Amino acid sequence: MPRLVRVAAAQLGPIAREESRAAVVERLLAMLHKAHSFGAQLVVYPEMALTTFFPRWVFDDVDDADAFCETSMPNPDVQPLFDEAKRLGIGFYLGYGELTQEEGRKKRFNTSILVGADGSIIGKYRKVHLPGRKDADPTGCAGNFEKRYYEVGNLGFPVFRAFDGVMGMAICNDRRWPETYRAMSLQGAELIMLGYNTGTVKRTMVGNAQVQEPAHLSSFHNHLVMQAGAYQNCCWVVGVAKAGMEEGVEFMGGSCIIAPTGDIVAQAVTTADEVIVADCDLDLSLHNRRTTFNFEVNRQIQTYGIITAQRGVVVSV
Ligand code: CDT
Repeated sequence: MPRLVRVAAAQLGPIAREESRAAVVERLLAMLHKAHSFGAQLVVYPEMALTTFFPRWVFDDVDDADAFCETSMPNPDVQPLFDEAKRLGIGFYLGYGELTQEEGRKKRFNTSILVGADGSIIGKYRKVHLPGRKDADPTGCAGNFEKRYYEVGNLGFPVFRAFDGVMGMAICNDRRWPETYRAMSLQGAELIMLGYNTGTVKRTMVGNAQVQEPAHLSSFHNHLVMQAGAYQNCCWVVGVAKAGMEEGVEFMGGSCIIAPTGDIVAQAVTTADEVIVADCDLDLSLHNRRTTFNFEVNRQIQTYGIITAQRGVVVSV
């Protein structure tokens, strides 16, 4: 009997700074209903799916970020999503900015939760690989200041038994790091959900000149890392964008559902609110798990210590 879970990727178009949480939740609900009409059991929404992507701005007062964060979950704005998903018997992944009190002080995290078909929160993840800069960028290249507002996630890479399998979560820049997938696949992850907000244009300085990366590369890298993560770790990956022109910045779409073979089996074609679905057979990777990627047999951990012993490159030759 295959373990099939029908998963929907619910890509969001842009969210304006002035758009209320209630209005955004209406959009999430519309996509929930579409996903339900497609027979989905699990809906994956993007990173920071309740507000505009505020870390594109450098607020002089860092605490201005609080207004974009949630202090509880569910809260009255998001409760309709929890209620309707429960009524329909659908689970979901939701990314949002989290504002919390820990160790006697205020902390913000870039967070996602996995909610079960019964409306209860199964698990939480806090983004580990924060991109961007802490301070304003004099070159004007940087468009991401998450390090200014968020703390590095302190929950590790937990996995959760749900939807007849083992589920993992990651957020945006995490997808570029092989350690993300491996940390979860070593705990048996069979499906990894991740939301992203990724600009279509990347700039860098070469000497005194600002140089723009060739346009096709952002989208190529987006799929490259997720497809490699899926294949090398024998798991499904569901990558979901916030897309389109948001507050003057263009975010890529390309939301997709990737099989453990590395194949993209469903992909969004717009940069607006769009729902795609796929039947994810959680047993599809059994062959690879028993052969090429039989970790127990083939991983040579005596040679991998350097990966956790040091952070940066050390040239000793
Ligand atoms: N939101 C987020 O994590 N964005 C990053 C921007 C990286 S800038 C090179 C991303 O990995 O898409």
